[in-house]
Amino acid sequence: MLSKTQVETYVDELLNGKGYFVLPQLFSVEEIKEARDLIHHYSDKETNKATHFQGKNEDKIQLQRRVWNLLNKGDIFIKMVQHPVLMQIGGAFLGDEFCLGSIAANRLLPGGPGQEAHIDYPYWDMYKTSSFPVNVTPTFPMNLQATILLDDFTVENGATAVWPGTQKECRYPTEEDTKKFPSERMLGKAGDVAVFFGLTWHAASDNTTTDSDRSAILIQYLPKFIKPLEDQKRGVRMDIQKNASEALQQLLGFNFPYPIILDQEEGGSAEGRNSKKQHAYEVSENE
Ligand SMILES: O=C(O)CCC(=O)C(=O)O
Ligand SMILES: [Fe+2]
Repeated sequence: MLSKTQVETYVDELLNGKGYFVLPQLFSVEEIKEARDLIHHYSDKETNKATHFQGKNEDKIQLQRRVWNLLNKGDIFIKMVQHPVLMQIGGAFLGDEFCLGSIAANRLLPGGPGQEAHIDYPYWDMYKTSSFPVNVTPTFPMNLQATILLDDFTVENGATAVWPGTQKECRYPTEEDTKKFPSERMLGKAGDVAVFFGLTWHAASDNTTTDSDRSAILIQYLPKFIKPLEDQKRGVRMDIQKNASEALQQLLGFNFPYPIILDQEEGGSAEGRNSKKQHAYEVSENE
């Protein structure tokens, strides 16, 4: 666990500093092996899944593979998503009822293509500036990313490129910006976790090796009131929802049941300082 001062220092780095940092060795060799084997298993057979920021790489797209909805694909991912250190940083950065937007993997095979420089959900289509609220600013964050390295990340095998400090711009990088992209990368060893504010311009870079397979787990955390990218309620298996720990219940949105049909709810005051009743999150059949 981190001390209060450590958490504050990390939060400051995300908001006002480089926008990212790397936490060394949050996961053991065994945990990483278990996760990596599963990601290879799924991405060997599911080669054509939805992906992003790859508009210019249609010819090589099969060398970049995604595995989505990981909570259903191994208990190790349920453990990873609620790692106490990530929960601490997430709670301080996004509010302590923050939720899980997505947990997926990105695998770059040898020769796999990097991405266009971008920012992450819910900012990820900010090139449509008119679709965002007037005066949108980075003063409070609406995203936190945690990239769990399943392989060592090197310059050669496609470590995530990053432009430090750009979270303060609160805009999607232009093509001109992209040409000036500096060469900083989120480097690290398997088991490390790169934590960043998704407003910081970044991109998976090209895997220029012929033999180094590069995979990572991409976790997206959001404040409780942002609609998650992956539909947790419908997508996560019933037994996982029913047996969820308190932390997982929070991540799945149990503490924030909206939208609901208020017309069908029992009478009484459910929000407000002295309200006793609470709207319940419904775990409803989804299989
Ligand atoms: O895999 C990576 O290095 C980064 C992926 C990423 O930024 C994304 O998919 O949004
Ligand atoms: Fe991204």
